Amino acid sequence: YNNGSIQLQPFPPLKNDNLLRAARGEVVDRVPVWVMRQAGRYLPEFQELRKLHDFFTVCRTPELACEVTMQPLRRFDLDASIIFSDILVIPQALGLTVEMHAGVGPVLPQPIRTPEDLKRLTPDGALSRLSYVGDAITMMRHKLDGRVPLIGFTGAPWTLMGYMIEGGGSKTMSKAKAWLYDYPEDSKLLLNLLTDVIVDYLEMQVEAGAQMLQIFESSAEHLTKDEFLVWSVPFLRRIRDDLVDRLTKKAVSTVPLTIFAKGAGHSLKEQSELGYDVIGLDWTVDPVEARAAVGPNITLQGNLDPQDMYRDPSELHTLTTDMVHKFGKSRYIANLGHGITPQTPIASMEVLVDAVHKAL
Ligand code: 1CP
Repeated sequence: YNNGSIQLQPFPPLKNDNLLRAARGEVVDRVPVWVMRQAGRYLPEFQELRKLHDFFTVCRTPELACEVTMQPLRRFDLDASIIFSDILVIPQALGLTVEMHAGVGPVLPQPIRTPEDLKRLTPDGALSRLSYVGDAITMMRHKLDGRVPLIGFTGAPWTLMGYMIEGGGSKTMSKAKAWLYDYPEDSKLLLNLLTDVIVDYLEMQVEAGAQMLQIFESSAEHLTKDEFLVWSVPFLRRIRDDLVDRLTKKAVSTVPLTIFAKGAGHSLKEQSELGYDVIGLDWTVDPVEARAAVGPNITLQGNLDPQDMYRDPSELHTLTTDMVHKFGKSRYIANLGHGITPQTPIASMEVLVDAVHKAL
């Protein structure tokens, strides 16, 4: 597939495919491990690059996105890479301004406030405004030289809706939740519009070279179980079904899909019925209970508390080993239960990766 630019040669063969084998339920040489936000602010070389370039310039410049994606792989014996980008590139492609404010996070200065504001969204051509992500993925596949698989990702509809209505991160998602009560039909319209763009976007990422995909429903934590089943689950199901349909029709091989619905440990059984290969767990979920809830045919990913990375190395090593023992070697991908935080000591990453690889 030619993404309009970069893929001139076939991709190099994969040398370490433990991540993909774990996702498919096949035997692994070692438990694969990667870390959400593994390219990020805890790395001094990331901070240095960010001093020179604005956040979205890094995302939009394939050379820079690849450099940052590669940074954690130079330091740690990780089993996956994840393309450097952000979930908010979709609201951006839909015509909303997104700024990254230091120490604050993403800010959308003109959020969606009323159903009338939905007219400002520009789904036509949104995919073409995201082509830089495909370019970065294709370039990264070559730069990786088959060392580890490359993961692509997206935000899920409810999580993106939250940022678009709140105008940034929120402790309560109160404005977005008010939409669900006050404008249920318009909420569905927006969630369906986002679902359509997400399917296009994921299809493009696979064609560009993404070998696995993760859908971040990070704001599931703001929904009750009943709300999760109404405002998240149907759209997650449609993303998977439509994507598989599209790829099948084009005779493009599908890739393993991960759903990470933070705070939705109350609905593991329901998540296991959506057709995803992997379920990501936050750290509030017990590994043994999670396995009992999803059955033997789903891979689990997670779920060390990111705060455990601040413990002393021997404690961290023990906690990691215990976690891997609880999950076991089959159908398991080790990770944190959410993104690594900025002050994490770099040595903790070494301890984590080493402990996972030595546990079983
Ligand atoms: O200035 C900076 O460098 C900002 C820090 C930063 C980074 C490194 C942000 C701002 N985004 C990212 C990259 C990023 N974001 C990745 C890169 C790939 C990786 O190494 O994992 C990914 C997967 C994301 C996804 C993302 N962005 C999510 C879903 C995952 C999660 O943490 O739940 C969310 C919610 C965002 C929004 C976002 N972007 C950035 C911040 C600080 C936030 C959260 C803001 C908030 O809700 O308070």
